[in-house]
Amino acid sequence: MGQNGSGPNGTRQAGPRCIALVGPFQSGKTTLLEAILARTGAVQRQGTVEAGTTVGDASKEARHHKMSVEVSVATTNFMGDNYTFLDCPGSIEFIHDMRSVLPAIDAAIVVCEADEKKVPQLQLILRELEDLNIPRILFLNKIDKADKRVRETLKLLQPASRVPLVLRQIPIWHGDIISGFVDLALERAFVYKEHAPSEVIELKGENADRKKEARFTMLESLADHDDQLMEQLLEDIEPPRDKVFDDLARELRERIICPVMIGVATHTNGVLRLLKAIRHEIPGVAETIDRLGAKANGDTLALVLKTFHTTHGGKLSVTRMLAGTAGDGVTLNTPAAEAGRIAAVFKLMGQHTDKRAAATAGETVGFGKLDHARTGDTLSSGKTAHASLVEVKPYPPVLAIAVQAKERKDDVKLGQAFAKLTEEDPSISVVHNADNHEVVIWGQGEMHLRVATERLADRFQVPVSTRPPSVGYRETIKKPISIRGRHKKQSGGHGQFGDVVLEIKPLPRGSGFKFEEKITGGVVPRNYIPSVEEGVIDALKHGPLGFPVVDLAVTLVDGSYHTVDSSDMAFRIAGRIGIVEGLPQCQPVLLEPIHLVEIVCPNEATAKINAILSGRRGQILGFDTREGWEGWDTVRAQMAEAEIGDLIIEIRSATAGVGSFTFKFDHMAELTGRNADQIIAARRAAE
Ligand SMILES: Nc1nc2c(ncn2[C@@H]2O[C@H](COP(=O)(O)OP(=O)(O)OP(=O)(O)O)[C@@H](O)[C@H]2O)c(=O)[nH]1
Ligand SMILES: [Mg+2]
Repeated sequence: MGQNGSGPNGTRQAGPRCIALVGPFQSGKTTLLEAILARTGAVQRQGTVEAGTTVGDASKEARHHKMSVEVSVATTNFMGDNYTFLDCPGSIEFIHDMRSVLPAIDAAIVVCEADEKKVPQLQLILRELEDLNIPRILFLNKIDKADKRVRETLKLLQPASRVPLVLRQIPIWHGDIISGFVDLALERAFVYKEHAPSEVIELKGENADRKKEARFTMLESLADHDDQLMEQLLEDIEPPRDKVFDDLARELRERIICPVMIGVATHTNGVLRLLKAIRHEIPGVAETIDRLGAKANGDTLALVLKTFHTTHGGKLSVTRMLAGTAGDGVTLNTPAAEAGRIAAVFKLMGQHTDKRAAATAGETVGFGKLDHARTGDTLSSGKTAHASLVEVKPYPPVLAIAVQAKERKDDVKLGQAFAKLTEEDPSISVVHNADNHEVVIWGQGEMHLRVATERLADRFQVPVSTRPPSVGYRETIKKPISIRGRHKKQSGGHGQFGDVVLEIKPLPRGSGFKFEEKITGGVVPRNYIPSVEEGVIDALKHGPLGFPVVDLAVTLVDGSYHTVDSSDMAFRIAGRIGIVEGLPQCQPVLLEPIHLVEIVCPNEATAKINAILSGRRGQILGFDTREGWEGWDTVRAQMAEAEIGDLIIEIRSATAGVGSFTFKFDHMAELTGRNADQIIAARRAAE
């Protein structure tokens, strides 16, 4: 398939590559991208996250929070090949952006550090890669801060990976400091130079022995999938270097091992070796097409990884070309519709874009103005569109805020801004609550929602105010009564007259509202009865406690009318008066929504989760091991909606950030006592 070039050792794939930098929060992905760009000459000076000078975190929100909040894209050239790196956010709250780009990449560099607390996050990310069959190299970063042996670190990290982590570099210690590394495949030792390629040195004494031992361990791992190598090891035959490289490359591509390299992104240490491994060992686009099960039939085929709405340039679709070419003026299709005509092709360097010529297979570029293309779309050029290759569903949202344009005049603009916001980030959803006219943004956590509101203000120029969303309280009644509602007005000529007798009685939970009539002898004429019902429904929207009233039946049993003064309006008012005066006598009571909640967490946190749930009036229904997730539990509970509001914050802090939950409405339950009094008082105060 087209792009397969053969390199010096026979396995190298030439051609453009697309690689994601992924890994736990703050592990150094953006810094590593910066180091790669500096090492390959794409930037003159290596920027830093602290100084806010990186290519990766160039957006206003990323700079402000000193963390990545979306995928950044940068293309560079290394030894004649074109590489696009996707710097993914590490925070779990922005993980959807990472998940959207994964299907299209050739391989991932998993950046992590020797930190026990980040192992659960590492596991979560590795699982995504494992499930998608994506080849991956682990880059053990911040080795300058290492306080334990790499082998110990590897033991710590191994449970996060389903395949063996194979150490292919070891550090050289100088007292307590790491001064360089040995590449076990290359059998060469290097001493780190700040912001310059490491220098080859000769390995002596203890370091040489350690190297021998570590190399043997690496070869043993490789030999698990190579009988010939196993024989050589058993017979004490030194395997040829090329064979070792070939095995490393093959086993990486077959995803049966995850090689581990080490370095210091801030000092550009270990970056050149990483680039060389990428160049020689990771697969090219041909294998990615196979992995995706795509049919390259001569047409152009591409995947949309990310969508930006830029202030000046309009919509930009970051796209991986899988096959064919695409340049200005070319029309592409999604499986559902025409995606649009490419207005321009851009090379991407963080926020910076440069116009370029048509894009070819393997490249990752920005397409301008593909108006109907969305993130995740499969684009093709043929007469019949290529079937959709991927579907990335966002995780269910866990936190919400109600938002409002700061200025009334921005209401329409806010609607458009929501459309752009959710197009850029499909893990955000916007819900209009018809009950109370609240607009609620749902997302993946506090920071996620904060960034969403910052984007509304900065990127889309609609400043908003926020507050916690209201809980869906209701009220009902406990006692039946019969009441007269009478509306009579005599003002000069035409008067108003409506008179009804209503029986109000409670219904079982979940019944909603029923209206009946038992009028005999025409005491209330037929044509006025629907108006009575309307008046009743009006009044039920706002009960005596301040909330909509549910689970009751109202029966119109009697009344009277006046031939001249009665009207629809008069009977409507009479119906409403009956309810407004009647309900307070029916022992109104507050109802709160109870949801069925399912929390997933590593099992060492299960006890903590149980305590959190109990502390929030939760009723624990039971727990089980999480299906398909070794070492994880699922806890099920019933919880009041009011207690779910910020539940995710506590769950995350109890689970090193990886616990999560889903919820589904179950039933309404009576709420009495102090809790209820407070809610009712707050409602009165707000009115
Ligand atoms: N000591 C040391 N610090 C590093 C190294 N690499 C990155 N850092 C620091 O670690 C912090 C996080 O670096 P980033 O590059 O923003 O990490 P990230 O993985 O992109 O973070 P997120 O995208 O927010 O998940 C910054 O303060 C960096 O300066 C390293 O090799 N050694
Ligand atoms: Mg980052």
